[in-house]
Amino acid sequence: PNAGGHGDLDAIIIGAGIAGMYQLYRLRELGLRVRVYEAGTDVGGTWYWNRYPGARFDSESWSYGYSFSKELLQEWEWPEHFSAQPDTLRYLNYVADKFDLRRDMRFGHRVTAAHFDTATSRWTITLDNGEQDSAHLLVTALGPLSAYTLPNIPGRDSFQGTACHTARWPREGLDLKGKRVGIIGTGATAIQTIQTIAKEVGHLTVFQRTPNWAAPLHNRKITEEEQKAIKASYDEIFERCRQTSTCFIHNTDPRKALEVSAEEREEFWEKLYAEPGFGIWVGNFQDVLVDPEANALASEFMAKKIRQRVRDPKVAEKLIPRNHGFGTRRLPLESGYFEVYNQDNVRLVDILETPIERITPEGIRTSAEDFAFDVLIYATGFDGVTGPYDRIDIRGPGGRRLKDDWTGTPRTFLGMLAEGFPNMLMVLGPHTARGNIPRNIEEIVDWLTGLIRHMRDHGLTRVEARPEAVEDWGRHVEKAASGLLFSQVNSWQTGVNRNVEGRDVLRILGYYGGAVQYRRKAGAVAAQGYREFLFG
Ligand code: NA7
Repeated sequence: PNAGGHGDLDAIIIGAGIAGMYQLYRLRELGLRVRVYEAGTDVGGTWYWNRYPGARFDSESWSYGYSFSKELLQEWEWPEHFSAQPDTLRYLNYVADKFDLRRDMRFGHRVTAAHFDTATSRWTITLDNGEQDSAHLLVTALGPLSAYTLPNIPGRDSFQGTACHTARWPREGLDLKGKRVGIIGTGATAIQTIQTIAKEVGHLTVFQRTPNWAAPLHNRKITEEEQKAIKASYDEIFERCRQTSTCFIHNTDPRKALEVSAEEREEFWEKLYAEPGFGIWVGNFQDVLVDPEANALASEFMAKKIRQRVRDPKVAEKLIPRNHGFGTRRLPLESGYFEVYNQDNVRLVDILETPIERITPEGIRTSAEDFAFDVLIYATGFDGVTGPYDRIDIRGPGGRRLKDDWTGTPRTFLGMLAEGFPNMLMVLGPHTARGNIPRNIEEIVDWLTGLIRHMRDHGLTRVEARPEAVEDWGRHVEKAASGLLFSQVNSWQTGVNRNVEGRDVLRILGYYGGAVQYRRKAGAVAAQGYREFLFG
């Protein structure tokens, strides 16, 4: 059976998040026949699924929205400097309405398989209801953080209360008022959840395996004057994002922490700590994420802040990371997170000290005691970057399985094409620059659109990266990651998720040469006529 029934498609896009929505817009401009398949019941991707209390940007709202339409930029008003999930979802719905995107979207369909047919150079996808559809091009806009993972703790299904992963928070919300709540995890998601629900719940128990460094977000409402100023300066804002290696407005400080005096260092860090956003992470001294000595000093500064903010010194020490330095994992931003542990109704349980033995019908049993809960929240994260690909049975020519190819480190060209998988174009696959995600997305989508335009103009129906180009890119990706403290630490960014079999080994899943260099490299490939590709 054919799901669409509208004749030959040029392209199928999987995912109606920020990436899929924009790719559809661009391919329509080329006059292509496109269909988008989305598992959710509406647009929004990450912002559709992650409805947990306190979900919001850590990027400045006005640097995060789409930049492609000046009209849209002038029409839309972000209420806060760091937008909350409901407003972000409202924004994405506004975009979908404005550009009439839903017309080519099929919702409530999870793509379970995608197979390439060599004879016709077409991809056939299969949906969870068994229906199929096919097109020449397959664009995977799956999101790097869409495959959520539950903790692999014995007895997980025996819990009698309400259990919920943060990425599957119910639309209608969960009533936590006065309830006994347990939460597993202390990543960026958990931190936002914990600081938001702590005041409302009866009692909150936080099960922490690895503490994380976190810095203040300093969110506030956007005033009317600010709104005007923002609208008048979008060109400069996006130009600034283009000049930084992470596409945030914050740029690395050219100084080294070890070159300046202790007073100067302290003063700079105090200033960054008092400023909104990721400045303290990606606008820090240039050696902080590279040089272990500089990193240790920055970590000490952050530890001091935790000790100042948490009343009980024993709890404060537990909240200070010991096994990874400041900024070597994605830095969560917080609003009163550490002070939560000064509340009488909140308790921190260090599960390295007293490991969780099992989930029981009543709650959680650690090696030391039994806990009873009404609600159990899993803020246990995602099988990052490759997880969403692993969940789809993707097969190239000769039945070659992407999942097998990607058991180790993926082999890609520019992170946009996987070696051996013709006509499959990835938006934010492994080995692309990642930072302020919509900025990365727009650049990749524009680049892919250029490639597709080239194929259309030359009557080409098959594209694949040359093996030597893949080889070169792989070496470059590896070189860019070497020496970074970041790439030596377990996290979703390095592809480690101990809840997923086989995913306990560090991999390089990003391009760490920075967005500027990434853009230059990708730009040169296009400018020189796509010589790194084999076309058919
Ligand atoms: P993260 O950052 O991967 O955090 C997941 C958390 O859950 C982390 O603290 C984990 O501890 C913990 N976890 C996972 N599995 C278990 C088990 N089995 N037992 C105990 N604790 C566990 O995901 P987030 O959703 O917070 O953030 C993802 C991204 O979303 C973030 O980077 C932003 O870009 C937005 P661990 O550290 O593995 O010891």
